[in-house]
Amino acid sequence: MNFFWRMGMLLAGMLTVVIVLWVITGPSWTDLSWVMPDNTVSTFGPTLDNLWLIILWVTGIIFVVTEITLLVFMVKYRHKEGRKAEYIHGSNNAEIVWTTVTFVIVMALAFYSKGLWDEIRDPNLIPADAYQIQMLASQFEWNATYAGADGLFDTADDFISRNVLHIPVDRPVVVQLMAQDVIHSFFLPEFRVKQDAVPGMITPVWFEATRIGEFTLACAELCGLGHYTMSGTVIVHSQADFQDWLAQQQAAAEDD
Ligand SMILES: [Cu+2]
Repeated sequence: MNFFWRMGMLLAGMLTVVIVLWVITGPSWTDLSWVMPDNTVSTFGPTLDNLWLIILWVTGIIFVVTEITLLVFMVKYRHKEGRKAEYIHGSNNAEIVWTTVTFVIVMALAFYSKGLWDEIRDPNLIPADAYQIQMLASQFEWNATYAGADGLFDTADDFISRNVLHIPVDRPVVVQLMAQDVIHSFFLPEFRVKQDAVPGMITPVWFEATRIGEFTLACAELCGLGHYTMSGTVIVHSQADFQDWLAQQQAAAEDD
């Protein structure tokens, strides 16, 4: 047995061990919660996860097939005494096939995801009854402004919650994202929400929480030396608790 076959068998053996261990001990083949936490708490989270998994499977299968082909060809066309390299033009048929297949896959994914993209990102489709919050990102904190009792921003009863975003459950929320200094990225991993906050722009981002609890708020853009400290919490309240919290903060703001 020559070197290539020994290497090939070694690789195949290692791969077999990995697969056997994975199947016995690890998650099942369809459960990918080890790559993406299976704890989404927004209304569009599960649909988005599903789309992500479909894309992962499509690209994953293509990746494996491509790598296996590469390895097979490396072995098959390796150096052999007396065999000379041959210069070929290539294959028009192969070019046409892989261009067409790629085009069809990409277009299918685009049309499949169009509705979801619109639902999440189209400013015209933001639910009209959504609760409004202004979020100013700055080095290195998140300042959420609430409108206060009058429901209007830029009035005396506005109040700020720093690094803690309070929202009600089962009600759409629109966060009007702004940045004071550099580009930050508003990232709520459990909600599957990530949106850049750009200086000079107001970017609306909406979502609806489906579960009460405390979740992560992070900055997903390397925004300076203190970037790693730019994290906070999202607290999802029941609707009644949220009203209580608002009333408390308003009372405190009026005392100031
Ligand atoms: Cu930041």
